Amino acid sequence: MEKYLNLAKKFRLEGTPETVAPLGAGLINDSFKVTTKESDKPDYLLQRINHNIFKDVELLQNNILHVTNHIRKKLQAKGETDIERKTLTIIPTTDDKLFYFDGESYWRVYLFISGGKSYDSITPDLAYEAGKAFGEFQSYLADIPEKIEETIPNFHNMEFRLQQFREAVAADVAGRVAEQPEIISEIEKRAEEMCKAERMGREGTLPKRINHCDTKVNNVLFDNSGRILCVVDLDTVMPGYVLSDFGDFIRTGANTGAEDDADLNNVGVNIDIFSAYAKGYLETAKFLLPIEIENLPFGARLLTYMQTVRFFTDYLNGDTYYHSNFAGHNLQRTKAQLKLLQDLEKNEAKLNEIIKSFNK
Ligand code: GN1
Ligand code: MG
Repeated sequence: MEKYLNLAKKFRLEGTPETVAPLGAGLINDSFKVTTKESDKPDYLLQRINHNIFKDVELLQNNILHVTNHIRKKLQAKGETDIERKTLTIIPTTDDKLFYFDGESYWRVYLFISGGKSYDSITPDLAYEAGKAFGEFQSYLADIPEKIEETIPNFHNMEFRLQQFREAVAADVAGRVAEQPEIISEIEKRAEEMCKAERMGREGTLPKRINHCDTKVNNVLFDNSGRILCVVDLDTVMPGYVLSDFGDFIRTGANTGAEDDADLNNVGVNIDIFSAYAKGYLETAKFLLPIEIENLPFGARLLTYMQTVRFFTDYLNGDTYYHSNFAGHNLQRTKAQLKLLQDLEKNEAKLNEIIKSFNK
């Protein structure tokens, strides 16, 4: 704890940091809540940035600064109050940097958002609110003047993810390929279709916009009355197809089971959540082109497929990317994602109908 308190003191904090406790369920960064002694001073979120994944921390932090400053301006223009809880606030170091390097790890601090709750499983009412929040988030960023760079190159590029998967199969470093012929064939048989967004991008029919690129259900904070407080986890805000942001929420928020459910019978698409989220999203994302709206159900399949490929690739590589809680965790995650994908496919006609019904 002493170590973390000393790290916190490298930043421009108000008040005296007193305790530090681990926080959250992220698969990439490590987060800690720093509580200050004085009750009238804010608390803080201290994070170790996963530098293996975010190679350019300077670029990462600059992106987040631009994004949060831009959103703050939009909130002010709308006459919002309580802005410190509605967007993240980066706390600089005592020498005015956006992160601190201790010789080994990179650290950053945000204001802690008090009273925010995140959920791994939600109701249709919360999904509707989340849909509106992510639609608004994309609308706010539509006119950001600064250039927002890719913090992870090719992050949601399906062609690139398939290439990594095929390289992992060829290298077979962990000797796991021979045991999994079905999963490999399930991935390969959808590969062509799943690269549709990249093809449309090249043809110029599908635009890139500034996306969140990690719209997991637990990346929105709700207040006690079920209203959206804040969209968090801004590490991957970057240009992409809106299908990604829509799809990743459905993948996580509209799954009747867990992302890594051991019992595949639990896993499937919750149509009410899909519908509520789509309704909220379409109400606020007024900039969407017909081709983007039409492809939203494809986005749900795409991101579920992409996550299947990414978890499985990590499994084949010997579990080096995602935090794993037990041996075989990435394989279990892969199977659960594949099951969800199959259920999304079964319900394709229904999901298309729902989107059409909101788009009259
Ligand atoms: C990671 O950090 P977290 O848990 O919000 C990952 C996402 C994956 C997700 C799978 C930078 O997100 O892309 O979809 O795990 N983030 C990164 O749960 O790779
Ligand atoms: Mg997260």
